[in-house]
Amino acid sequence: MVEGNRFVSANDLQRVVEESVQQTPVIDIHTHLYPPSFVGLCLWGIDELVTYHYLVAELFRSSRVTPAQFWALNKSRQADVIWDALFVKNTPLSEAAAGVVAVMVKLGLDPCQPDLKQAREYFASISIEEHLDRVLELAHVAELVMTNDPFNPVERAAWERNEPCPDRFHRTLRMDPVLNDWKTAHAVMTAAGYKTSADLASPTAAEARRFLDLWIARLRPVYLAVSLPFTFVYPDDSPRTRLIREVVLPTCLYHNIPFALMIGVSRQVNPALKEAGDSVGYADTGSVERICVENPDVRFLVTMLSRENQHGLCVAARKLRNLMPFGCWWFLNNPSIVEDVSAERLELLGATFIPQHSDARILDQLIYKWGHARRTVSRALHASYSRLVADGYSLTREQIVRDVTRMFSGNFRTWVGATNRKEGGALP
Ligand code: RAT
Ligand code: ZN
Repeated sequence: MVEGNRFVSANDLQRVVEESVQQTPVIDIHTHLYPPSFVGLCLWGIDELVTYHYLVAELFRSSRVTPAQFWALNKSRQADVIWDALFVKNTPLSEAAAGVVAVMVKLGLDPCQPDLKQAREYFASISIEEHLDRVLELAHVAELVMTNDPFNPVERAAWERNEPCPDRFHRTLRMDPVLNDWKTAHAVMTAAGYKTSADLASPTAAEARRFLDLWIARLRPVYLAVSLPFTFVYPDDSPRTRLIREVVLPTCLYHNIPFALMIGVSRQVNPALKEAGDSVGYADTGSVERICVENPDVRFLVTMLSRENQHGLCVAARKLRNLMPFGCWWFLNNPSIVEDVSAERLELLGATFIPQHSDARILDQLIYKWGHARRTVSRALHASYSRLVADGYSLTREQIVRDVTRMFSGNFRTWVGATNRKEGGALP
């Protein structure tokens, strides 16, 4: 009787799961967002939304405009061209286009207008500070993690100026040039006074570590991160393996900070498309297993870009407690794939993974990326719970809330919780 009220009946299950997923605040563990004080880096508003690089790639499939003609336009004209091609002359069916529609509707704008006049007037009438609060509330994002790149001169200057960074914006140290383009990393380090060399001769490793130490002190990052090509192999006899072994992993251990690997990109398949020109390739999950086995004291966050890598990554995580799979990244962030991948992860890993991150570049995108993710993850969870209940298990609402909380914030807090971060943010 008393128990009768506690347990969720099969009839109520879908509603209870949906409510729990909708109401649970999330930590968005990988975005490209910045606080308003980072002028020029903090992107928001309709022109930014419509010129998102996912939509730039789609434009050329539905318009005769060439990349050269498109890039010659200013941002507003680019947005007009994309709006006309993808939203007026075509139905916004793709996930990226449907996302713009979802954002506009949530903000009270009409996505069926022939132009962007109404939307531009709306964004011109609001301030970024109040908009930030509104978007985080609508998306139910409690805290978010930025991608901070000391190799980007604009971003480096902002940190050197000591721009204020609110607590709910966590930092990461992204170091793609260190592991993918040592020539550039070496040039930046040399310009900053570090004694590195092109051929990694001593004291390069020590000096590169000193460079990372300085940026760790400055950013107090929740993790170190790199995106890697689909050809990534570990270990091998490349400079990348040496730098991982001699610079990055010792730094993670010393500071007790996790290392995030984002594996599977095929950069600049079509350079004419600029940042929209990257693609995907199938990567080696054996390399993920080897780096985790070799470094049991380092906590790895891993996401892989190819759909075909998802099964291998789940199986690897079953074997390796220092491996946390996260997110459905970039080309995987489509409802059909997120549902499938989340279902597979639930079946192989229970609640011991992080289902999604937004990868938002434009503040407003949090609204649709999390709206859609919640809808999809909730379907996968409902399917798992239904099978459990059908087999005779008595499931409570508290258990559902506990599972969702674990996946939306708890797993991440645990992963970064042991770091030496002394101040800043609500993370432990
Ligand atoms: O999803 C994206 O926006 C990509 O362009 C990349 O930024 C990717 O997420 C990355 O972090 O490299
Ligand atoms: Zn990203």
